[in-house]
Amino acid sequence: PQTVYLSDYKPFGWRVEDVSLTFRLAPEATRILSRIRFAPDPAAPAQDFFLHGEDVSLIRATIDGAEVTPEITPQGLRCAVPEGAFTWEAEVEIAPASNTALEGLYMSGGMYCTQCEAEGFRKITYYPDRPDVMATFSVRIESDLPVLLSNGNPTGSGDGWAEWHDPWPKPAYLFALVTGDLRNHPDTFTTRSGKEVALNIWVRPGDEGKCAWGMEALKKSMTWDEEVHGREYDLDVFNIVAVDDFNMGAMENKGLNIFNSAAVLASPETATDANFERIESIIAHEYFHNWTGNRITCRDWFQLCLKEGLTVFRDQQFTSDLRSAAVKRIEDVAQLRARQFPEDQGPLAHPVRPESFQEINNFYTATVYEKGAEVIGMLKRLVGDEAYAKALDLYFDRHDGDAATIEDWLRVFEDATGRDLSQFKRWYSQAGTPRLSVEEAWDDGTYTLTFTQVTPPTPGQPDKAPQVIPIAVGLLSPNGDEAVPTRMLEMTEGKQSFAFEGLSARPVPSILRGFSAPVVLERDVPAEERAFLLAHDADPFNRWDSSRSLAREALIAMIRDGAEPDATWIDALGRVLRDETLDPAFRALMLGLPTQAELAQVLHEKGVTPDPDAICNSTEAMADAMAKRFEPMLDDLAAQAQVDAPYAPDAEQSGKRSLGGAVLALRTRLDGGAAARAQFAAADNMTLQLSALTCLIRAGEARAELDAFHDQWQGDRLVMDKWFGLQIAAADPAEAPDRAKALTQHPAFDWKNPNRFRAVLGALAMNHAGFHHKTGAGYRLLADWLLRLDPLNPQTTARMCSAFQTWRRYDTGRQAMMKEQLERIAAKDGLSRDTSEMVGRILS
Ligand code: B3K
Ligand code: ZN
Repeated sequence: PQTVYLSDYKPFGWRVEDVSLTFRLAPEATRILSRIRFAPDPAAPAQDFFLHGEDVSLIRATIDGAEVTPEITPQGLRCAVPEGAFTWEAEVEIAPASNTALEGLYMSGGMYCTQCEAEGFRKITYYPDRPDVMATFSVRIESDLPVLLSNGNPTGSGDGWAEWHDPWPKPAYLFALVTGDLRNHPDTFTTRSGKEVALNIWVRPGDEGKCAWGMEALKKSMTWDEEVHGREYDLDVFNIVAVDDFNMGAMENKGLNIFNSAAVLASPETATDANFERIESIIAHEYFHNWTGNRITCRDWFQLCLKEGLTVFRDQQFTSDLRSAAVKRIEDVAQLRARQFPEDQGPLAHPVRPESFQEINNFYTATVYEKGAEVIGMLKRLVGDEAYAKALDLYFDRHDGDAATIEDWLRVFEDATGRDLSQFKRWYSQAGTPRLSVEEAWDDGTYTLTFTQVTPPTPGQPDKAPQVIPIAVGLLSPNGDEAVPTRMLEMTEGKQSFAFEGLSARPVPSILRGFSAPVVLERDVPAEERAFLLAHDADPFNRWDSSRSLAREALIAMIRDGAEPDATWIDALGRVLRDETLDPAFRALMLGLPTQAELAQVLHEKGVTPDPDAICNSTEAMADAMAKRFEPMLDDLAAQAQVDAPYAPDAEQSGKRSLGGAVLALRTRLDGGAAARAQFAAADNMTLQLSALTCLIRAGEARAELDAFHDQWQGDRLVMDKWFGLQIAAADPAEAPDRAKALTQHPAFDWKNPNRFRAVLGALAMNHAGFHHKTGAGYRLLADWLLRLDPLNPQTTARMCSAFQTWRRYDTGRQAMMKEQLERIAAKDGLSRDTSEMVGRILS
């Protein structure tokens, strides 16, 4: 397969002035007529005229009305063209019903839909399928199905046809078309300049009752972008469609967002609080792309973080504004450590802006998205809120309608603030998680912190230069008061000192407040000092993180040295839990132990080979010890977690329910499941039903409830995904591979549906000790299924290969077994480009 390099970027050579497309839809033989007006780009060097096209049959093509015979290759076509502007017309045929890759135009449950990002439009027709070619599109759809949708505004419709026009120039990856027998949930929104916009959520018959929450989230997002960034919506209609077969969460097509049904449909009975929160943030994310992504897009796919990092950062801010900023920050950092750190410290490490790829779909990663968002957060911390707002205004003004680059983005900040960001730019080009170590000195009223940063080598990058690291530090007096409020230290050197003068007593530092940079803080803090911070730190993130570090260290001592659970930490935690002034959601987070995968990651960072069984056993022993120690206060906590109002998935109620869930998990360790069984029987919402079921599965007491749940929900695809996933993710690790295998034989295991496939095989990978079962059964089962899925759906297959990315850190036996499976996949004839790149990188 061919490798594409950032340094090879060349413009296309022509401008596309206007595109008009006619779709004659038929499952096995859809005809697409295109009429495209090309004009030479005076700024680009002369070159051959090449249009992308894959798996499309060309029926005929003309230039300015005269028939032409282009040279066709598997990637596209080449053709002699006139010197000036010309009109290209082509008719092609494709077979959406046989498109199992879910990229391009495909069918899902009787409806037609598209997914074009990153390079799917070339599976629809011949076109310069690259983000820097932007054009206005007119679309005519001919089909017997009742609902016919495309981008932009509707311009006409009749029996069996509809026409749409999108006045905003866009790259082909934002093209979308949906047709089907759909029902809508309509609403309207009036923008602050008084324009009325029709809003619709389109779903399959039967799902109408699950749209209200998504619609509320959409209106909140529209308001937020107006209030915070002054950005209004720019079409007469905004459509969202829910689709069952989808490779990821959702897609921001201009005016026609397409969502995985799991990322938009929700009702209290069928979705958990966490589902509601996730839906709210995905709706916001896709809506925010209308400005950051669509109005301003990327010049090429190496710039993906330009739209993704920024849009994730915007959706995170939206959620913090709507809910609790402290809780949101803790959740995001926990995610970053769980998903991005392993990537950044293993064979798949790549810069936030990668410099080469074989298959771009493999780079929609935690690094591009989540670390990309962290980089923007750092920029905001460094320049300050006001300058950030000013820079964003300049970005929107200067680049509206552009296909931009990271250089453009940084220049906006330089121009708005007068700062030189050349060193900061290393965050975009250097892969790997910097490690920050700290020394402290106290001398007669002056307290000095000396930091050292080191970024370990990553593939292709043996040596790293120092990065700019914003380090938020506050100092506490011995009585727990804030002696020096948060100060943003700006580290630019490999080793650098910062002094705080005029202190009356040696302070206790609270470092990296709010997780001010995506680094690993390496500091041997005495347990008493962490406990002090756990009790007094004014920064909620660091307060949580002190507890987390204590838990981690206690667990590591148990795993490595067979130590007993640390009673001092448990007692300190108990004092926090009893504090009724603290948000229940925050207390629930405090009660959560680090995941087993996180413990494996931390052991690896410390140079220790993680033993999955020891990690699992120690975690269980710690949870048992917590349950015993906290038993006397469980009733009180449960009472504080009680919700006495009709169900609402807001921050307050969800916080209480998550505290209730954490309490129930402890209680189940003491009562054999009695309380969980009662909660399961009485539950009138999915959050309570599922938290009870989880406890029972963990206790090995869930047979009857699993059957009851199955019978109750077998008609609901999304709830059934939970049924499949939970009994594997929460299974006793010794049984997890067998459980997963048995479920792959269940009649409802529709493995071609990505949600169902992930529910089973993804859940196995999430059961850390189960996946790493010492027989290798987990590895074999996953590899068997990846091999089976690859010919049908390379994108989902390749993504799930990352379950193996940490293979080198385990013991030699497990390493050999994982390597064997990776090599078995790599050796498969006809392996997709997606999977072959992933497996190749993981093995390298
Ligand atoms: N931009 C899409 C992701 C497309 C993934 C293509 N493999 C969704 C999003 O980030 O909003
Ligand atoms: Zn996005």
